[in-house]
Amino acid sequence: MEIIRRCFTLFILVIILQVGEGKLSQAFYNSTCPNVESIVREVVEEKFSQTFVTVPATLRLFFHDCFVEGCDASIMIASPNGDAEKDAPDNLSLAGDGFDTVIKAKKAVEAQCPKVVSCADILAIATRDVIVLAGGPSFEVELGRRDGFVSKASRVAGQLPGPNFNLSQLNSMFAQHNLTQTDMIALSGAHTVGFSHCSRFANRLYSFSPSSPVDPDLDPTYVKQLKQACPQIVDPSIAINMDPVTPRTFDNKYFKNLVAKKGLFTSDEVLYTNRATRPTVVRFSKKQNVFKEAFITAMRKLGRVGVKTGKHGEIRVDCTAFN
Ligand code: HEM
Ligand SMILES: *[C@@H]1O[C@H](CO)[C@@H](O)[C@H](O)[C@H]1NC(C)=O
Ligand SMILES: *[C@@H]1O[C@H](CO)[C@@H](O)[C@H](O)[C@H]1NC(C)=O
Ligand SMILES: *[C@@H]1O[C@H](CO)[C@@H](O)[C@H](O)[C@H]1NC(C)=O
Ligand SMILES: CC(=O)N[C@H]1CO[C@H](CO)[C@@H](O)[C@@H]1O
Repeated sequence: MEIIRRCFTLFILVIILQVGEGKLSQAFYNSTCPNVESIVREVVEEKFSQTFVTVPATLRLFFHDCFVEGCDASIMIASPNGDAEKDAPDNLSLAGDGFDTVIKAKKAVEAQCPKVVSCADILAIATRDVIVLAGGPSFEVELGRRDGFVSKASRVAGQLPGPNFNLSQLNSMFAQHNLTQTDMIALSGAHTVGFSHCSRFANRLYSFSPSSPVDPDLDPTYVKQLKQACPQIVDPSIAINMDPVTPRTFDNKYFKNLVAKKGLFTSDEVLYTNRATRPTVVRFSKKQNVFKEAFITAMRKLGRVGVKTGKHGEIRVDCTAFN
């Protein structure tokens, strides 16, 4: 009898530890909102059928959310004063379709499971779904994140990598979030989809260095194409595909492009030009499956960054406002 009681106590303790503190789990909503993943998927598919931008917009939104305050949907908060996380200069180019996806998915989830599922988890599920819709790998998403209480433009500075970052800057920023160099390289593969505005790389075409206006680490044919798309008098609204070969497919072409000196940002091309990261880039460029496995591993780690669980944070009713 005593044994049974002790086992039971231990069992309850384990449950409390799992649900109450710290850990994310795939089964987090199994009893409270068992259909959450299919509800989100349906909304994401609908949005995707309207515009492909849903894919890169949602993926980048997740990355920026996780790197600032952790994956807690702090990026979703709207501020009447324009001083929330999403209003920071680094976020100004986030496409509205990512926000729209999360808001619509949340609405659909609330209709079936009110006040149960966090916006942070909805963004995580939607991100996996857009990757799959673009032909990328599927993976189980860990759940149980809660939504954060802090969303400030002033706290974004220095938290996101810039397109002119060198390898040590990239590594140290990712390491702050427990992401390894290999994780960083794999996650950069997200640039296999989506767009960039000309201003983010124009320096590589027109004003690289006193001795060479064009970055010598760029393929000359690619330079011509880029100059055509992005004339020196830059129209700030022009955005071009980051993967010039298969811009709408989540594949390892990004890494093949780097090998061909067609990495759009300095922070992309450096992964190939630097001898420390080149072998990994070459491996990912040759083996699609190796890249996809590494990407899954890194995405799951990205999804754990700074998460609030248990009693921390809240379940927002409206993703764009604190309760
Ligand atoms: C490694 C360091 C990284 C740097 C320096 C970087 C920088 C940038 C820049 C400058 C843009 C163009 C924004 C614009 O002009 O509109 C961009 C776009 C994008 N980034 Fe990154 N990024 C990095 C890592 C990542 C990661 C880890 C992800 C996701 C896992 C990601 C996903 C995206 C996506 C999907 C877009 C396209 C957005 C769109 O089309 O709306 N990036 N990135
Ligand atoms: C949660 O639900 C999924 C899907 O129905 C199932 O595959 C999984 O085994 C369940 N996990 C737990 C711990 O109940
Ligand atoms: C990378 O950039 C930082 C900041 O500009 C600089 O201090 C550092 O020396 C650079 N590292 C390399 C290896 O170029
Ligand atoms: C990184 O991992 C260590 C040990 O696994 C953990 O203590 C720490 O909280 C993690 N940091 C972040 C930013 O997730
Ligand atoms: C001002 C603002 O909201 N910043 C940009 C960053 O995030 C949102 C998402 O659209 C964009 O609408 C904004 O243009």
